[in-house]
Amino acid sequence: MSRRAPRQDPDDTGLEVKGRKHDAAGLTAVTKALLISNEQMGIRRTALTLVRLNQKDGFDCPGCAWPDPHHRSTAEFCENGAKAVAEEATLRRVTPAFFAEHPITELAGKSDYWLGQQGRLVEPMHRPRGGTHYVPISWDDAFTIIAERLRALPSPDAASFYTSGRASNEAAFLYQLMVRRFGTNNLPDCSNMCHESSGAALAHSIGIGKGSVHLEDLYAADLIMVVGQNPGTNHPRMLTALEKAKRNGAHIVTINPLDEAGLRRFHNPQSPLSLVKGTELTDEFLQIRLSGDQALFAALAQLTIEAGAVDEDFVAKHTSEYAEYVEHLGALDWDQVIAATGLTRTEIESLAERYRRSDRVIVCWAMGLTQHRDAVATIQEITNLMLLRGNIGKKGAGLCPVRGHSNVQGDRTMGIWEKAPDSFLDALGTEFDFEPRREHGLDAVDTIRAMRAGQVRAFGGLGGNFVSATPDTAATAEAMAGLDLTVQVSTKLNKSHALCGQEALILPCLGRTERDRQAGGDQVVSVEDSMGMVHLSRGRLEPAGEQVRSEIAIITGIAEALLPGQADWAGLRADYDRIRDHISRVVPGFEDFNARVHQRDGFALPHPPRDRREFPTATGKARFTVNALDPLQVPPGHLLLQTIRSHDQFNTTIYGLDDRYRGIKAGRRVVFVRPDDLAELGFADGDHVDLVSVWSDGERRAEDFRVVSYETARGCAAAYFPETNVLVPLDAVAKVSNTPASKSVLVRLERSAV
Ligand SMILES: Nc1nc2c(c(=O)[nH]1)N[C@H]1C(S)=C(S)[C@@H](COP(=O)(O)OP(=O)(O)OC[C@H]3O[C@@H](n4cnc5c(=O)[nH]c(N)nc54)[C@H](O)[C@@H]3O)O[C@H]1N2
Ligand SMILES: Nc1nc2c(c(=O)[nH]1)N[C@H]1C(S)=C(S)[C@@H](COP(=O)(O)OP(=O)(O)OC[C@H]3O[C@@H](n4cnc5c(=O)[nH]c(N)nc54)[C@H](O)[C@@H]3O)O[C@H]1N2
Ligand SMILES: [Mo]
Repeated sequence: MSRRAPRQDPDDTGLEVKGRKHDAAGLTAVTKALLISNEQMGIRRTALTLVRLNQKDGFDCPGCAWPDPHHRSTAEFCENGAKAVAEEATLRRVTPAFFAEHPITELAGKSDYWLGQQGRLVEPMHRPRGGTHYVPISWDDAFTIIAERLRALPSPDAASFYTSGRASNEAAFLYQLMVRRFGTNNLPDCSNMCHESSGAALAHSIGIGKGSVHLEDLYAADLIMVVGQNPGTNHPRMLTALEKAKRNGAHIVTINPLDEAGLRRFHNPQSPLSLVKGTELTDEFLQIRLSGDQALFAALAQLTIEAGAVDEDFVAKHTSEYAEYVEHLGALDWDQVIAATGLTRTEIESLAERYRRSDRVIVCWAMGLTQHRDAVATIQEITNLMLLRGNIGKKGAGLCPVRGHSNVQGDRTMGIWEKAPDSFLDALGTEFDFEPRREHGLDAVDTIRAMRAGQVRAFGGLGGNFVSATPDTAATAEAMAGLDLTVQVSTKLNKSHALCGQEALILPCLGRTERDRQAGGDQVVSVEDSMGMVHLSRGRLEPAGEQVRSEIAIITGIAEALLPGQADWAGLRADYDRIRDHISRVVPGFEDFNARVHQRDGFALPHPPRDRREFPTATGKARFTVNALDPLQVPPGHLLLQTIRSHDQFNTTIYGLDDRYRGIKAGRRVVFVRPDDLAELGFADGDHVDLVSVWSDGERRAEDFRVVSYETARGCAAAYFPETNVLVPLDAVAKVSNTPASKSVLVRLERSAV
């Protein structure tokens, strides 16, 4: 059987809670991936597609941004990469007949799981102003409508143009060019909700907002800390790298409120021995409280200084503001550290000792650090600790923020940034002979605020699912519904197409796996991984439908209608080498782009701290940063809730209803709470509760979650997003980065009314 009917919308009636697992990957992972692939695309297409995944001359995996090893094995196989591919390469189609059958209000009541299950979008669709249904429209008419409506806005700033991190470098570059030529810097992206805190922290401290390690560094490290990250689900190929690091003698410390399966025992599907026996990855697990990391890293730094283990040479030569920092740490309050982390002093002292006995240390992190109020301070505290012993700019050491979407880092490099620096805007203006606006534009949260205030009237989305991915779902959905126009370039149907503007367009685009034919022949695109490596991606599958166009063809189509003659839009569309030529003259590090990107492994972008211990900061050195410690206070009767991913989802795309490693089957409305916290709050495993979040502007409620008794840190809870985004207040954001604090939501449990 090649394809099955989409599954029904879940009502969680079949929900089962089983024993949790400590082992990850292995044969079950391979089997699961093949089952999902087969269900979506049949056996032949599954085989043809998966062999091209992450191979030279193949396509870049549309899953995560973890880099590919230089010598890729024939199957750089990962269960969740395979699911991401199956989701895109599915044989199911959303046709005009589907839209005729389902009014928009009905679609708005469906879950993202159901919507995504319907298959690929294949024709441009239009909701005429106030219309009840989407109806087919020609590409030319769609482009004309967009140009007319955008021109009629009171100002270009009345539009905001979102990007999700799957867009290629070439598409992202053209998109921001079009938006800036149109006259606004309103370029929010998924990064605003993701690693913005890392970028803000690192740009200040080391002068560049990107991580400072290559994959080879992991293999040479003697201590690796994995902090606030669940690679077994979200970056499964990272486990292969950790396994290799471990074999080379690395000690691995995991810091997380949850004891995540993959970081325990990993069965590498690439290695027969590992597959059977498994490798114990984590040597030490510190079960930290949510948002306790700033206190932990400050304490580790204080102990390092106290022990006289500072690399004085490095500090003198390469850093600034050391004296202020040492003075500040001298006043560290250990009672506060113990309360904030929930760890014992012995645990912290033993890690500090391990740190000072290690010569090459890497700290990896993801959303567990970036989505808290004090995220930027926390990441700067990690940087401080690393600077103390010169753990930046040498082999086997460095900072490793692990990026999410496969090209989210590249999109930022290409200028998808509401706060792009003047140097970038200067170069862009010179190349295309115009004067880009200099005022910063709106990020994701400020876009929602401006929509609610009536200042933003039109929304464009290059991929993504804005309504489900952003906080405060009810308020955001209402704001979107009030817009004059929403335009979304998408592969799959999602909530944002249903909770759309009064007039709306859905423009179906090619995915990574598909062949991209243009007037100048078959085209390839490029991406940048989490470690600053740029390489090509070439799709081979036949496009999902005759009408489906590449992102670049769609962007240039809009630009031809909106900004005729302001660039050679048709020429750029015909031959993407021409886009790369422009990029080579605008973006530093891309000199000779076309020649270098066609090399076997692509090329590495420059990173001055990593390459030469040069720190392009305001002081010209790596900066120690003083951050006050101000741990979140949780009133009695409340919990801190983090909103996380299950094993069967990619952000708002839900592949299935299981979270295998955490023992959840056939349901998503679960909340994980510790047994002793449950007892204290008067609840038990299996109870049904509403989650009520508490914020200065009032309460928000997510109804009917099943309580699952689960080991997490004291006072902490966890549940899946996007279902819990209704609980995240729009104003609960990280300082400086404005990233929603979706990993520390203050909640209480209330028994559900049955
Ligand atoms: N299969 C799959 N792959 C993905 C994605 C996906 O949804 N599915 N999403 C992609 C994207 S865009 C991203 S950004 C990444 C996300 O990758 P992750 O960051 O791994 O994803 P989350 O599920 O948000 O998990 C956060 C982890 O941090 C821990 N944590 C939460 N708060 C704290 C804290 O205060 N301190 C510490 N020390 N730990 C904490 C949680 O317990 C959890 O283990 O994955 C990418 N890859
Ligand atoms: N509460 C809570 N909220 C969160 C998070 C959290 O941890 N907790 N995580 C945040 C993070 S880290 C991120 S990155 C954001 C993610 O936010 P987004 O990037 O906006 O969301 P996705 O779910 O990745 O977007 C999925 C949609 O992208 C479209 N798509 C897929 N592939 C392509 C393609 O190749 N081209 C185009 N044009 N479209 C495509 C499909 O239509 C699909 O429905 O969510 C954030 N929201
Ligand atoms: Mo992300």
